[in-house]
Amino acid sequence: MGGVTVNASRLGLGTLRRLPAGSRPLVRPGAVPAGIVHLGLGAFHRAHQAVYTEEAVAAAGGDWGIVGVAPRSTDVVGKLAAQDCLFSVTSSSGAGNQTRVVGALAGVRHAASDPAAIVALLADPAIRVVTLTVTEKAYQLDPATGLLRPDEAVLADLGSDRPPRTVPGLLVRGLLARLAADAGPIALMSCDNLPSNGERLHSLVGQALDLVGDGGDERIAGWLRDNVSFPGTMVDRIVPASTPQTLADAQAALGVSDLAALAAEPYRQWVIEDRFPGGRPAWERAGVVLTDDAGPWERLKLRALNGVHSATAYLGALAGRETIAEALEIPHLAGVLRRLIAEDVAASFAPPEGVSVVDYGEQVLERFANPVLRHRTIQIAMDGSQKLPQRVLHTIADLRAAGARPRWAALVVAAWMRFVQGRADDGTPLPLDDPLADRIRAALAAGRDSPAGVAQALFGLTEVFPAELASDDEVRELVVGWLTALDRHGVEQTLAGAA
Ligand code: CS2
Repeated sequence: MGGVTVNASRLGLGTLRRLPAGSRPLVRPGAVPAGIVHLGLGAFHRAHQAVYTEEAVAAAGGDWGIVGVAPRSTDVVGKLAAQDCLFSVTSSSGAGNQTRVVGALAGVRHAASDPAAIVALLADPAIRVVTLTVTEKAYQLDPATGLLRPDEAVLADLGSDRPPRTVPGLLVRGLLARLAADAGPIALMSCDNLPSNGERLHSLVGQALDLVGDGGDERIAGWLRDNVSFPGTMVDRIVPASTPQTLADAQAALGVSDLAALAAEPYRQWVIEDRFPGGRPAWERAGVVLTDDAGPWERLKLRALNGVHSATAYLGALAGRETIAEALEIPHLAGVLRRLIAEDVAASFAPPEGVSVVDYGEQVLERFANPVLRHRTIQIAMDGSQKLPQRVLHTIADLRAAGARPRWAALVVAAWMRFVQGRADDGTPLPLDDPLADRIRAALAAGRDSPAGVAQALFGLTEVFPAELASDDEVRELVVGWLTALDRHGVEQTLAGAA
């Protein structure tokens, strides 16, 4: 972190006193030494984990400042550095806005320009927790083996002596440096929207160690077992990408400009498996639920929130709606989403004790209808190949295992299949922003003639569709039925016909 910013009109330590009292940070950056390294400095981390951690430190103390690391983007690092790591979060709802500056970040770094500094941080005894929000695509697992499928960048990273550039590379080099420095135990906690995210991160690190040739080393394996934990978590808060309006709202509330401002819904939830061998912030003081098994919470959130989000995003984008709240106004969509939740999602898994999936789903629909958030359908639609499995296909697989028909979940698959063809119902082009975009386009080129051909071609993407699902005739028939209706009649008529 640099010195005090001397810019009278910009958020920074030098302008804190000018903020309205209710908007000031709970913790002054620089006053709390770093104990956490966070990889992935996007909007979600800053409006979720950073807010919780600041509240926990304000309530109970502890050296738990966060060093925020941006793996690639220099933009956010530059903006935060110019503001002494301060940024604001505006909680927005129909009931009004509330803006508060967050002081949780003790520093910011850009990994790509100084990877050695990140490795050194991971080997620093003061750092006892590493958290990650690096999105689904950073955890590429081979569906056949369940193991990490290293891409070329990871292989190049781990096979050379130069400083690492990928997330697995940084983690593995950092852990080996930590062992060499005898810097003590540490928890690595994935906060990405994936099932068993703790185990996945564990597997990712294990596979990466194998690739550097150290996986079989008993000393390293023993140290990892005894000193490094991988707690699973369920994270939840809707935080759309910031817009010029977000910055204007923040400026109006704060009286100074904040180029790193965020807007989020008021609701938030965090469930964490309590395994922290080097200690942790008193997150329970900020409302975090600590548990031994986050699995039921993850399934609930991925299937009843994220799956329904993706459904709304694909159907909404196809029907020409810009935001999730606007999409929810498509006649009959809310009714169809309620049936997806009640008939498919709720029947697919056992929720956490005492939780009703249908009630949870009602709350989700209310959150999606937030009129001021303007969460774009196109933003949620991106990376569909990485999101569909845990959000929708697991629901289908569990229903099939119980002999049930996944009628509504099949509609979501069909909506994705129509979305990736790149045209809305009125012919407007839709962007395909997905790490498998080339594979998807190649598959579509092979099966463009009919809905059945498109479905056949896309079911062949083994990274997305497990073999047993791709070869399930009943699922295929349902998907082709929906795809045919969407192709012929568009979203609005298809929903009207289904309701
Ligand atoms: C959304 C999530 O972008 C997406 O795919 O479904 O980011 C969602 O807003 C969060 O998971 C809410 O916690």
